[in-house]
Amino acid sequence: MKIIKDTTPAEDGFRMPAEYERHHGCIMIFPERADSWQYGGYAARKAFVQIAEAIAASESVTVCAGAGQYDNARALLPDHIRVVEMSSNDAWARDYAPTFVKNDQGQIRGIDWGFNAWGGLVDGLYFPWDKDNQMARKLCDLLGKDVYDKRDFILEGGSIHVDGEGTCMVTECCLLSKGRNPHLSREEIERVLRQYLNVSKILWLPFGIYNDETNGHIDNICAFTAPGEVVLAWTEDEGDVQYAISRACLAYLEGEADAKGRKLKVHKLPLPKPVTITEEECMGLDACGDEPTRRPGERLAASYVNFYIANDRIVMPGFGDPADREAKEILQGLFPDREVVQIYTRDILIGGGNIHCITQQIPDFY
Ligand code: KQY
Repeated sequence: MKIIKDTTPAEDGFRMPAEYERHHGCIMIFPERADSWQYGGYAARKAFVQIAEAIAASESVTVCAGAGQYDNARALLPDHIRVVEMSSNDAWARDYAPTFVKNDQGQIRGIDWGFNAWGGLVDGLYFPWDKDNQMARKLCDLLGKDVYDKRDFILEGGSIHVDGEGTCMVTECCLLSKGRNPHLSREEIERVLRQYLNVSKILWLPFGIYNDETNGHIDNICAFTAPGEVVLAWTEDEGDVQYAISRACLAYLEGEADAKGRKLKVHKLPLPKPVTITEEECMGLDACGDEPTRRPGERLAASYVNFYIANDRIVMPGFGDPADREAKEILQGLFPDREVVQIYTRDILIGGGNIHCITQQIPDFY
């Protein structure tokens, strides 16, 4: 594996494909830490297994597990899912597995962004994060793919979405947050995204989902479903703080065009009713340092937008909410050639994310 320091993907003719383009497979990481996953992660691991199986019905899945969970992962996951022992600090493959880029010859390379647990010592969510930060490089080595070294730029995979045709979507609240790249201006951040993702237009939504502890990742509020089309997390409840947030994002999207000059078609994806954590669930979480990780009644960042697009399937969250069915029908209508599979993911939501956050696609390659 070569570590590329002197050129960028755009210079070398590589671009980030959209998630709805063909995949080679998917990477996941087995959950373990007891301050993220309640009651030692037993329930979360069951949900991860269900998700891995749902994706593996459509494309190959590799699950990384730390030494302490390797035997358990191998026992819980079916034979056709590859399990490799690899240490990490937690289980957010979207955020620190490599972002893959591809050229016209069908070759792929990874990008190794800097990772600092969503804000480092400013407002990061745990310390240390050194093992997470090594994952992109280790995974490129495992796959035999060269990797771009961009560790001097802090970025999580969940904070970008691309349409594969020159457009990238991000949120201002996340990419301009003080804990990531405070020394860079918005224009300088745009320049890095253009060079590394090989895009020509950046859409800056103002906000993410209310109380999303990632500083509002794009992948929880808005996602491309096709070139020129997005789903936006939506509520009609004027009493919900999310109401103004979703409207501000809609107003922004309606006033913008993508890299090809197309007006965006925005599909509203209903949100579940606010989901809050119970006292019993909080009691099942270890403290992080001296701090409790969550307080009873805290609102969790539940959103159906946090789905994964596999080759022949959409794997989406369910919350046991009346809106589960409507959200599933909307996604089925938008992805008529893929089977939509819904999985109850409260135990992942308690950890701070959902299906998209725990998966990373590897584009098809030659
Ligand atoms: O991408 C994400 N949603 C990760 C959130 C991390 C939460 C750590 N408890």
